[in-house]
Formats: sequence, C-alpha cells, structure tokens
Amino acid sequence: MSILSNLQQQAAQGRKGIAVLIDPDKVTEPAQLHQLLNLASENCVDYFFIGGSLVTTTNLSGIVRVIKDTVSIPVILFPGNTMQIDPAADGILFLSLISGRNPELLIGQHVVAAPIIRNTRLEVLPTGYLLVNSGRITSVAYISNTTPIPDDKYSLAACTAMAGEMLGLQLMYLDAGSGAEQPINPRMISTVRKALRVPLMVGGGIDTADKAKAALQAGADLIVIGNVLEKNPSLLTTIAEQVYEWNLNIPATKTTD
Ligand code: 1GP
Repeated sequence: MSILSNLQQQAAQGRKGIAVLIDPDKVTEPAQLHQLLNLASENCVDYFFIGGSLVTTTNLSGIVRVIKDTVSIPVILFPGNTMQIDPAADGILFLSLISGRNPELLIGQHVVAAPIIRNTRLEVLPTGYLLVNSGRITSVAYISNTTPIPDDKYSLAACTAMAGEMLGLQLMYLDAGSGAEQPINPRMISTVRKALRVPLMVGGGIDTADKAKAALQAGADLIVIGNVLEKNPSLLTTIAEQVYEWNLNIPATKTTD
C-alpha cells in the first residue's frame, strides 16, 4: 500500500500514528543512529521523517541508507530545500508552505525539484505546510522568510488549510517548528482538523507525553517527534504506548468503515 493510502486509511479509521524526525546534523554517530532505529522499531513507529530547515552536513544519504538496511519503517524526506532529495528514501513530503507568502516555497523550489523527483521512485506526498507561531522565532520561520500564523488566529489557520486542500494538497502539516517553545495548541489543532478531510500531521515542541496526548486528542492523525528524543529517547516508549492504547480503543464500527 502506498504511504498516502495508508495515511488516509488510518485517519479515516481514527487511528493515530507517530513519525520520528531525524535531523541529519544531529545524528552524527552510527551508535546513536542505531539506538534510535532500534527504539523506533521496538515502539512500532510508523515513519521516519528526515530533513531540516538548515542541514550543514552531508549525512542525509548515509542515514537514509542505514535506515533502509536496518529497519522496515518507511523513510519520508522532509526537505528544507532541493538539496535534501535522496532517491533511496520511500517518499517525499512535497511541501508547499501555504502559511507563508514566499513564492520560492509556495512553487519556486518545486519547479526545480519536480524533474529530479520524477526520475526517482520516491512517492510524492503533496503536503500543505503551515507554520504556527510558537514563541521565539524558530529556524524554519527565519530560514523560510515567512511569518508563522499567530497561535490564536484559529480561523486563519483553518481557512489556509482548507484552501490548500481545495488546491489538491493531500496532507496537511501543522508545525510549530523544531524545538519550539510551545507546541501547537489543542484549539488550533481541533479547529484545523474540523476544516479538513485530509490527514493532519502535527509537530514541533512535542516534548512531553501530555503534549503528545493533547495533540492526539485535539485531532492530529500523525504526531511528529524530533528534538526531545536526543535528550530523552525513552519518551518515545511512553508516547507510543499512548498511541497504542488510543488505537486499541477505537470502536469497532470505526475500523470497519
Ligand atoms: C519539526 O515537527 C517537527 O518540523 C518536529 O519538531 O523537533 O520539536 O519535535 P521537534
């Protein structure tokens, strides 16, 4: 089954998932990577996302190769720019930064990337990417040269996501930015969720089990966890248990829809 079909099916059934974000700059030791892969595998993580708004090393390809050789978890590129395309991954979030008004990130880099991606076997996942304010300026807000949506402008975020869906984007990603002071607030998630039919991914600043739970309860279909796992890898187990419990308690009618 394709990654997109799987995400759609899971979301339609009310099932939740976890993606672990790997920043190639931060996972520099092979032992560190293997530890993370084992942890993710043991905890039935659904996807690896790999990429970053600013990647200063050439580790990305090597990391993709090691993941593919070690575990069966799909690898999805989460590229900050066109240099972060690796044909050995399984898929790519083809991101349009629809919360911003930077034409380069709405369509410009896509024009450059499209012919390269067309010559790979990467599954293209057309994704509306919405940055939401989370306190101090994040790297992604700075590098993308865009203004995040204010965290209390619920309707603005919902209308932006809705417009992205009407343009044909198949997934939405609400991001507070890696290492955000505050994750996306539950009201923002639930307002956007209600405006959408496509699966909703939420990430940025989810660094406790309670924050993960709040995002799931508010309507995130997939939560993305990155930064915190460098300091506290065992948190993944706690969050995975929550997701497991959630999925176990879905009423039978929902799963047979
Ligand atoms: C960032 O949503 C991801 O784009 C993950 O954020 O690193 O803060 O978990 P963290």
